Amino acid sequence: PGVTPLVAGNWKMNGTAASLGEIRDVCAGLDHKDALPHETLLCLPATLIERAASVAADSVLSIGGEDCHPLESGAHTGDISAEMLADAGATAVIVGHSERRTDHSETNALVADKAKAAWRAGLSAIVCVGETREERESGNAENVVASQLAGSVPDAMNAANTVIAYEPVWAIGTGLVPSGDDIEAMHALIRRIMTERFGSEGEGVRILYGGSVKPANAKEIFSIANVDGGLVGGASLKASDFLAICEGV
Ligand code: G2H
Repeated sequence: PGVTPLVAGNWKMNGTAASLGEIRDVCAGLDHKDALPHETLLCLPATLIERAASVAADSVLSIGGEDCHPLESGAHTGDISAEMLADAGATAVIVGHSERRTDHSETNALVADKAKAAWRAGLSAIVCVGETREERESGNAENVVASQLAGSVPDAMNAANTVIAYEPVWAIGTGLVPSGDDIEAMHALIRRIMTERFGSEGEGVRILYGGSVKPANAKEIFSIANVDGGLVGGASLKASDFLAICEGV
């Protein structure tokens, strides 16, 4: 029993055609193993998705987007819909990453609409939550994460269409990682909230940890209760690092 962990990369605004070699190397590295204990996903800039999906077509690696618009189509210059991501070969999309919440003032309600848009297009939604440094230092981390979950996860969530990613904002790209006890406490809280609201779907939903995951700390983080894999930013850009992190599952 138990859930299949997910190791997901998030390239953010990095990567060009030259980076497709890394994708090729990830596919080769994964496909030499039989029966992997985890699913593997790389979320990429929209410009790379179609080419990456074609490189990964015969491999166990899935390709995802990093954001989507809540609507299917229309007059929204520069935006990309979940349907477009699916059309390009994506099977998942990150919504509500803290960089989007900060850089684009995304609210919980908007993030929930994006999750619904993802489902409508047949994509699974990776819904990100996490507190800032000030929120943690003032003792509000739990309240912040609870209210993000309440507002960003739509009622029709299930364990197949949604993944939760806990990413403390102060740990993102900084090399700082919360203590194992703090990760365990927050993941236990998220599990409790999800189970209270969604029953067995909340029990089965994957809860990823994100924030400065690297080869040196992945195994330890993945061994924490209710940590069902990771969302990996900087260390997903190099195939060798990403594969080493996968080995930690
Ligand atoms: C957190 C994470 C991936 P990094 O944003 O989403 O990035 O691993 O670079 O801290």
